[in-house]
Amino acid sequence: MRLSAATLERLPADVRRPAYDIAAAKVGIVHLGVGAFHRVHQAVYVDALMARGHMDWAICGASLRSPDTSDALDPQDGLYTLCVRSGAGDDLRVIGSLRRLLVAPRDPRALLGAMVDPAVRIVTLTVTEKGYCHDPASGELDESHPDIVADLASPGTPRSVPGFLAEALRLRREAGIAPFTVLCCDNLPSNGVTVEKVTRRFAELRDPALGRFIASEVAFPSTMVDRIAPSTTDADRATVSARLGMEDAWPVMAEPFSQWVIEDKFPSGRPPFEEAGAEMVADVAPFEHMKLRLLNGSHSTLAYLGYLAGYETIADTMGAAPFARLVERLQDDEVTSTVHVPPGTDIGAYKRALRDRFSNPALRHRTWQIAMDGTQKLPQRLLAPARERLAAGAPIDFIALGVAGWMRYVTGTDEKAAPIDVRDPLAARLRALADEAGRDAHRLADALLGVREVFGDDLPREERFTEPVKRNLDLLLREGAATTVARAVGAS
Ligand code: CS2
Repeated sequence: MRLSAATLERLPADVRRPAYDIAAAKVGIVHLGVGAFHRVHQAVYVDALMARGHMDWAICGASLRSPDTSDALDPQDGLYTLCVRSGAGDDLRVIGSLRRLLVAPRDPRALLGAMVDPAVRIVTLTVTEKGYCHDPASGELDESHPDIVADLASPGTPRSVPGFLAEALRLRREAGIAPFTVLCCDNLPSNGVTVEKVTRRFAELRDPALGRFIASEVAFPSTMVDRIAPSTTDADRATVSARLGMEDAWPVMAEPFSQWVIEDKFPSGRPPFEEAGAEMVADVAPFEHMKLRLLNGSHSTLAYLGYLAGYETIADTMGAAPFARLVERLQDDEVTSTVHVPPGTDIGAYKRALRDRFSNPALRHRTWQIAMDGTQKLPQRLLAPARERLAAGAPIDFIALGVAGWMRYVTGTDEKAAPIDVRDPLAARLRALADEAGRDAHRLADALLGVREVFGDDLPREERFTEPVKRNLDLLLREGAATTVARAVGAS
């Protein structure tokens, strides 16, 4: 038996199910990038809205790459289980807000058709950092990106995010349909502004008038999105299916915590997101800095150093006292000074909650998963706060240790000489640089600091940055991550 509209009634009593008639839902949002993060976060807020009677905002979810999610959820009528994990056990809830699934590469015109539907007033995105085809250091469109080159050559059948947004907005304009609002839900700095920049630039390259139209008529609110979602394993599938008494081909795993802060700028209308617990604000920046720098910056630091020290998960890494102490020192001594605390937030409580979230043993969030795509993540997570500290004349030893951890990790060989499966759009280039530099900390650091897309032109020339990075990298190479971290926090 498989989870579907027809089998919903047979779920056990302790599994919550959609409190509304899914057949009565109407699509009002198209979402690009229908992966785990979307399904534990936005889709859950929309599910809650639908339970409150707001039935016009159901989601049409599209994958821009792999058909896997669609293939798993189509036979389930878009239904899937959210499994919330904590020390109290697993809490299961079936989510019904995903009413239609599309696979862009299979049929790009079908996705454009959905985006042009006048009933659709918002297009949301979670396509990971690398999905925006931008230069991570500057935030500008990477005009030499192969997908951008392809989309400029055949704009009617796009494959990139800027390509889809620009073409759909052009089609709406041509048909006299008001534009949709674009809501980026990825961990990018000023995410609305960044997506606006790449979309507008792409449109300009196609047709300056389209660029002007997007600049003046389309809203790109920024958001801060937060919920930790480890990728689903086969064991998770089996556990959830056993509890359901029927198969769910792709449940999603999450922590109990969830936060969504949204800039309230929706000229074409929006659902009452606040009824589902989202915070609507005028300025997202303080929330975004707090989250990207304290949560994600610590996450990346723990991921590289924890992986190197042999820890499989973030909770395992936090279980080692020097690593837990490192997170505290990184946050308290360095990063907090670069965060403008949002009004009404108790920053001490926020940081304590973060450390508890990282320590959630039920979650099994793999260090390897977070280590992915470092070139896309480091600039906003660690390098932006480093620049601000340096400008204020303040030290950055703990941030430098995180950056050195990344450098050690992308050599592609761990501390036991076993290969590391480094996933990154620049993985091949990083590996070649590391191989050529060898295991000399100065040469290796200089080679990687030359990756301008990550470090820009300024940091490689800033000795107060390069010196602590090289010093930490040297220790990591000679003594390993566990010893280096213990020394850094004064525990050895
Ligand atoms: C993580 C994030 O994988 C990563 O890089 O740092 O996905 C993190 O779990 C989320 O941003 C939490 O909201």
